[in-house]
Amino acid sequence: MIHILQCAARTLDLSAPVVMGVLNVTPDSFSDGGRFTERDAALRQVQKMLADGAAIIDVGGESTRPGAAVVSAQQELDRVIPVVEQISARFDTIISLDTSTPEVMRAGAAAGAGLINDVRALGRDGAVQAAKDVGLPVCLMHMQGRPSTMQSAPSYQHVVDEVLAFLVERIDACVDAGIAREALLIDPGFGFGKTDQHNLALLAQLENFAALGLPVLAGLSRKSMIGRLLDRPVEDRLIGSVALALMAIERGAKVLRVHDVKETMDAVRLWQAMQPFMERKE
Ligand code: 7PM
Repeated sequence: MIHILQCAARTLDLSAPVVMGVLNVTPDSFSDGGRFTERDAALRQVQKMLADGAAIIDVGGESTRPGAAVVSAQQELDRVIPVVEQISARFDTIISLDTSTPEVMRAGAAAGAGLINDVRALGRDGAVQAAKDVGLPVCLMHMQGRPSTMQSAPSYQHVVDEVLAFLVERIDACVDAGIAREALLIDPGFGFGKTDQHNLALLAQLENFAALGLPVLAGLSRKSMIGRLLDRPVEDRLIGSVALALMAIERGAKVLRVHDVKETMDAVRLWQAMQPFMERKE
């Protein structure tokens, strides 16, 4: 399978796995009222993630954490657009816009974003049209429920089949609206309305997602399933995160969304070094 995505002016080659670094931005670090040191810290974090080998920087303005408050479109614009502008002006990288909001997709694309990462799989009114209009690749993620309540009682008959069926339906909706199938990525959405058992089943069966023929993104970094399975607080989930990331690329994931770029890249590079000696090649 050849996956080359055109992300605005840049090309993303997914013939080998790549790392997407998560940018932590405090809500006002880029606004006019934000402290210079906060903005500076965020830009230094971008610089470090790029030096460590990240191919993509993921920027989000709406917290999707369980129980998170809803953010207005204007608040999201105020938070995200200055960040995208700054990164775009200073660094040669692909900026992923973590948003479900059509206005943010349009403004973010104009500000220099190269990819849309939507945890609602373009489910909001006008989102499919906005994504089509801006012409950027889109990552479609599965979520059961809404961020505020999704972890209260996740329930599936057959989690893998249901998540696959959802993603197929969203792929079809995008293609029907005129978005090229080749511009789509898919993501089972680890932690988004899933128990640990659901997450483990999805990871174990990740090859079924890769079999759809679209690049698979896996976001496992520091997630609470690692905390529960290993009894580790969030600041002690690095080894667990890298272990799960490696299991994901072994099962065909092409983009790893992570907080710890350097350590994940070490695992990716060792996996890559081994590939010429594998019987079955990617
Ligand atoms: C609980 C759930 C806590 C999610 C924290 C998070 C993903 C994402 C996020 C993902 C894609 C976090 C997240 N996770 N986008 N955004 N895939 N495509 O760890 O798994 O930051 S938010």
